[in-house]
Amino acid sequence: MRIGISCYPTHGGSGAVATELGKALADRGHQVHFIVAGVPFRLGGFHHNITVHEVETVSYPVLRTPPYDFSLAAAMADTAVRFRLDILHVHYAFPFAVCAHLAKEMIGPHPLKVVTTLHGTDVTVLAQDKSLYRLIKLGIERSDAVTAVSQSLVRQTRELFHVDRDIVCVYNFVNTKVFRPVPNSPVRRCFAPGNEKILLHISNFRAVKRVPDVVRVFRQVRDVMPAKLVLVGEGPDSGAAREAVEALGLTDDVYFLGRQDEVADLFAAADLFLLPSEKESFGLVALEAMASGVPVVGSNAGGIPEVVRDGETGFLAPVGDVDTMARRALELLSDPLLYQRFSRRARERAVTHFDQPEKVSEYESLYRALVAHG
Ligand code: GMT
Repeated sequence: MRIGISCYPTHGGSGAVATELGKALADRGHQVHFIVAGVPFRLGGFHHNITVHEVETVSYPVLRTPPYDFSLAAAMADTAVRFRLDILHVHYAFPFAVCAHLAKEMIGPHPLKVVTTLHGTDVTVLAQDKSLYRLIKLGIERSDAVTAVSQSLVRQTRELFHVDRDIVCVYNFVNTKVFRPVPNSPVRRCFAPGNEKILLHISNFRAVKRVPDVVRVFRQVRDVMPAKLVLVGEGPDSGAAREAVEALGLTDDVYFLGRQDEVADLFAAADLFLLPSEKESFGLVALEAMASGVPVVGSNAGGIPEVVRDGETGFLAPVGDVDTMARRALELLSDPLLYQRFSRRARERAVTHFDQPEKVSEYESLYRALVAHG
């Protein structure tokens, strides 16, 4: 098949999933065209069967900002016609599904089918804005197929938009060969020269991630045992995180690594992953941690409980319940037998429920059904 993919190219789970999906489809012989604002961060160089079309915007004196979304829609239409795309798979309803709808209107009769994957914040955050609500609803309603990355997100989308169309849950996936446990990881020594416990958090430091809670949980752990905290990412709450670290006197035990492209070795070096988010449609980072044999302590928000089995592959607590999260973290880190059991089950669950090949096949079957349907 000839498949177009649009996604945010910047760091984040949706871009990671869209890019890994594109790479896997290309490896299976499909022609993949990324229609994007920039080269996706996970693409990492040339790939057979993959073409990247970077959207060019126009600037014109009377326009206050370049109309990116219109340029994207035009690029989608152009690519669909020039390369006879069968499928355009967009990741996020806003703006991508809306642009895809516009692209279809532009090209008229054409067999192109639009698949929209909902990743969360288009529904849980952006749709709260009245001016965007109708646009997002339009994008969802006009897509030929809609998927969401968790059952929780399917439910929320139905409730919020009152749509009764099919929304298929296709869980996110992980490459379990790349994200894998590494016994005696050499990276450990960089962060924990005294063999301290390593707690890890990776996110875009938005308010919904509750990074200050990460720091508070860590403080309670470090009060009891030698421990280090590794923070990966950058975003609006980076300053608040640094302030919390300083205020709690943790500066010597916290590493701020900023944005990182390659995180598999960081996961493999960690003992525990912290994800106390207020909203999280899936929590790809929790899955990547589990695949690396790292249990997760976090909140039971959104789709997290569908990924992390509470009491089996990690521990979940209500949003903001820092004390319970810290108690659970200490429970795991101070009991080697319990820890081993959780670590083994975390890896097993990632491999048996969320391995890349099965999920890529689910998308492939969805595309084939749409194409066959005409
Ligand atoms: O979490 C974010 O703010 C980034 C966002 C993204 O664009 O990657 O993540 C969303 O999509 C991921 C991939 O499906 C999910 O794993 C995240 O849970 C989801 N984030 C939220 O729902 C807050």
